[in-house]
Amino acid sequence: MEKKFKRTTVTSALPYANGPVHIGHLAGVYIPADIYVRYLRLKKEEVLFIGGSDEHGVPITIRAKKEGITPQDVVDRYHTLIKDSFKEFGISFDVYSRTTSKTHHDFASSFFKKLYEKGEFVEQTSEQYYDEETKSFLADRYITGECPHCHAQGAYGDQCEACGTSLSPTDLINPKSAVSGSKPVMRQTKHWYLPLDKHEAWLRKWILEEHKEWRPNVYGQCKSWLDMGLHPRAVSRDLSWGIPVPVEGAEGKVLYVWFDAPLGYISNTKELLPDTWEKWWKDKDTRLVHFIGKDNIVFHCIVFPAMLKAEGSYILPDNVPSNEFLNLEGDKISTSRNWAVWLHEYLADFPGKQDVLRYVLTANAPETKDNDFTWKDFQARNNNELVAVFGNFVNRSLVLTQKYFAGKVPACNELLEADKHLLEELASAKEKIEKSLNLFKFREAQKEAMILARIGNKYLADTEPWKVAKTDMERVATILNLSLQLVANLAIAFEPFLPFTSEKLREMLNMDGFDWNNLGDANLLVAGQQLQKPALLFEKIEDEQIEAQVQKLLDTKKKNQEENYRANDIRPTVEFTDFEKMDLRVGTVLDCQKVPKADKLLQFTIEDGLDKRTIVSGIAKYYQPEDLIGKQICFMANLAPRKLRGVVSEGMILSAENADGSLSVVTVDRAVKPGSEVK
Ligand code: B3M
Ligand code: ZN
Repeated sequence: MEKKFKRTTVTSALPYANGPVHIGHLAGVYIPADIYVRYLRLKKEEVLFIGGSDEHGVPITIRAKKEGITPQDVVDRYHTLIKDSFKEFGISFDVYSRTTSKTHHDFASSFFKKLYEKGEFVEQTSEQYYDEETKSFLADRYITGECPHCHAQGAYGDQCEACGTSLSPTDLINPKSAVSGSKPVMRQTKHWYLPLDKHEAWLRKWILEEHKEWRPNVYGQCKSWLDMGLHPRAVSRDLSWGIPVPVEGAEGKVLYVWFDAPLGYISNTKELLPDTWEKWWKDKDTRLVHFIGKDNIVFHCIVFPAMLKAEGSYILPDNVPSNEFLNLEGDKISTSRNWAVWLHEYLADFPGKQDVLRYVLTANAPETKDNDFTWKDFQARNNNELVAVFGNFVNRSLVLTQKYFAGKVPACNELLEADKHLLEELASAKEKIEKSLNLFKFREAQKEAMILARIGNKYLADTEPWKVAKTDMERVATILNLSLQLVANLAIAFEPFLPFTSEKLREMLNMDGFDWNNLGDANLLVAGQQLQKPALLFEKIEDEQIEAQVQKLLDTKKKNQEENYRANDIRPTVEFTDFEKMDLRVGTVLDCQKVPKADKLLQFTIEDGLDKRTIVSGIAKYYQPEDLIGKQICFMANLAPRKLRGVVSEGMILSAENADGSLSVVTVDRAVKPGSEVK
């Protein structure tokens, strides 16, 4: 049975204030949350939308150290930038505060204290790396060393970025402190743990039995965590940046960032509503909804609820709509590699086009799986959907009204079949859009709203008022009256998705305001009502603009490759006996051909001094096969044979990789007898 709630508290993940926000943030969390909140507001429901910056945590201290400034400087800079970006994109928070605020520090501190006093934590002492030079414990990210898996240098204590394996600091070979460069030592340290194992039973029941309606990705992740069994989780850290642990004997320790950050939702509410905040967090009639990205699921579905339950007086989330990731042109968005479309840069390049990005990101929202943003798709959706369908319909309706009725809404006369059909479609749209919105299916909801615009466009094409105008102005009046009613409906239906566009429409139509409950009504505009002069809602985006954006990304890619190239460390020393194991030889290329259906591979026939052998090499992108015939190349002769695309490759051709990733085959300076050893 679905429960009826009186009000909804909507939170959206607090972004780390250690960099600007990009399209991945918008698509994953903030646009869906904003659509949902705007929808509820339009329905005149009681709703509160909470946001803010997450200003603690190690990434912020690392950034500060890199730039030689304080963590406070870092968060001050990015909090403002992030807040402005959200505002520009119409993300309609009721409050956007920060976790360095006094309200938050006090609140998080007293929350910890309450749990501590209730005996909800366990204290445990463990061994952790300590830097004797700086006299501080080292966070996982502050320890670097050799990866035990791929042997790359510079792997972090929590992850090797070269091979992607997650690590713990003790896995690293030759660990070093990233702060001082010294060799860290093990030292005992005491921390407070939230015993998640004690919460496992009710969490299982609450999520797995009572919230089967959660999105499959969310439910599935929770289930696999629960099935693995929950363990106590440390909620304090040995760091100086953060909220001090408010108990005796905890000097030099702060609350773990994932303990304090979600409490920021509550303290930000408290900051906005010092007297009435509790009803948004403690009243059983309040529905709590967290919008987050998939990497935050466990914290919002397991850890935070356990904290709230341990405190005892809070409600738990009713739903946690979490998105998957948005990729950019086929690659994972990455702040450190600058592989992103930054919101402030987008606005500089496409001023006034916030709604275009909102539209495209919702149309492609990674709701059920990771999705890809491409500039070509951005252009196509703008030109073929927003301009050609939505904008075109609205513009034709308004321009024709100017032309034939001096900009006044004409009267609706007798209805014909086409009109009745239009009204039926309009009447049924509300239910369809609502159904999708209620299920957090925003792509589908926006698509349904767009269908209304398509219907309008088709209606004008079918009824051709510009032709009818030669014979029957009464009929034209009806067609335009209905078209304008549809435009007014579009203004309402699109408000959650494209708020700037809806606002423009509202002004052009001289509407007072919007009420979602009026959606489907064909009498929103009164006959005789004067309209404003129409202005274009969307404009075509030209190829050159898109090419410039693609070029910008290509430049980034090139720069990254060059940096990687320089950063490519020499591998650890090997003994001569190891080198000797490789049998490197010179061979003459007798034949070379493309491997069918494998665009990277070339198949070589090599004269190796004794016989002919086949070698497959991934250099097809850089050579025409015929250019290599007759050349003397170097190859590894004793590599175990491998099958590549059905062809057995007996060895490996040596090539040098250039900074841009292109390959150049290694040849000999003077001709030698095939089979000559390379040493
Ligand atoms: N700052 C992680 C993130 O941005 C974190 C979210 C906190 S939500 C309470 O992915
Ligand atoms: Zn590795």
